[in-house]
Amino acid sequence: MPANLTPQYKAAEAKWKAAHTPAERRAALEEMLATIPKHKGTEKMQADLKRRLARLRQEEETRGGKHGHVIRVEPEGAAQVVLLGPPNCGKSSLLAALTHAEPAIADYPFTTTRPQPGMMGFEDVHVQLVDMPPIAAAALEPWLPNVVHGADAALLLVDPTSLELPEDVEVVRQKLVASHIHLVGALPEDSDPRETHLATLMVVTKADRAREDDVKVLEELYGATYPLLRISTATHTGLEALKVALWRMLQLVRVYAKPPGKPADRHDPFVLPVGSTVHDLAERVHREIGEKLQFARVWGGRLDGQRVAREFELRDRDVVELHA
Ligand SMILES: Nc1nc2c(ncn2[C@@H]2O[C@H](COP(=O)(O)OP(=O)(O)OP(=O)(O)O)[C@@H](O)[C@H]2O)c(=O)[nH]1
Ligand SMILES: [Mg+2]
Repeated sequence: MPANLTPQYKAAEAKWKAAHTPAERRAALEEMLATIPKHKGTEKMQADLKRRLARLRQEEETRGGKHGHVIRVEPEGAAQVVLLGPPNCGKSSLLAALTHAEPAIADYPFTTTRPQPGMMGFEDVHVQLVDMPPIAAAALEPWLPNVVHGADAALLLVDPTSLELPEDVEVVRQKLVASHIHLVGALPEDSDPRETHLATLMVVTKADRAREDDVKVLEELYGATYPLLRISTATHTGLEALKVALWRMLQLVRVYAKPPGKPADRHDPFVLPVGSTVHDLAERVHREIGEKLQFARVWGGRLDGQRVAREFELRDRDVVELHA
């Protein structure tokens, strides 16, 4: 009996052949299984697809689990920010306070064993926060540096009530340096491309029960290196200020694209690095618009719809009408 394969199935098969990653292969296989005509002539093929899919899923599980070297966190939203720190310092509590995620929180160390993402709303954008297992002298998950390398910025959490201060913080910093990751207050102008520098805020947790003297010690030790913020997830102190400081640190601008003659979509900004131009925005909207862009009109700051050139540098909250 002929299989009579449909164009949809053939397209899915082409995707499978072109797939580079296990995730792409899996998505293509799932699509093949969904689109294959279900009749006697394709029974063998269906069974074969199911077997291949099961094998891929199993592979993904073991790689993510036992050996753990290829754990990845798909970035989402305007930026990805990792939560780092010694055991029990309050990382998961902060994730729970700022996002809808529901991580395990407990008053003993090493509660978190896997990266857990959550989306933090800030005004009209979302920033992805990724809770991490703790870093300690005897503990650094082998996959952790890899996830940190991929992040846009970091929060270094410090518990001022910890009896191991400041050694526990130093261990975190040093272990990361050994993995070529430098947590810095401000990014260097130029640096060795083999090293990752991450813009970092130091977050001093548990403000509701911290002794003033212990916080002072932290300020003396780290105040010149990092912007320091004090928070409490128990009383919600400092959380709004933390969001604002984090957004500033990310060095991003939100711009609202507007088709000529129509109002701007004020809900869904494009997010671009500080320094991006009108041309960069056009490229982001569509490659063709980038190529054909003649000029733009900008509303924001002192501008009220004036014409600007392609090289005009965008500022946070500009409204831009692109003329291609
Ligand atoms: N009083 C007070 N306790 C807090 C605060 N934040 C966290 N805690 C407590 O500190 C303990 C550890 O919190 P977690 O959020 O699990 O800490 P963690 O850094 O994720 O811990 P690990 O995953 O083990 O590294 C829990 O008992 C929390 O309830 C805070 O702001 N105030
Ligand atoms: Mg935790």
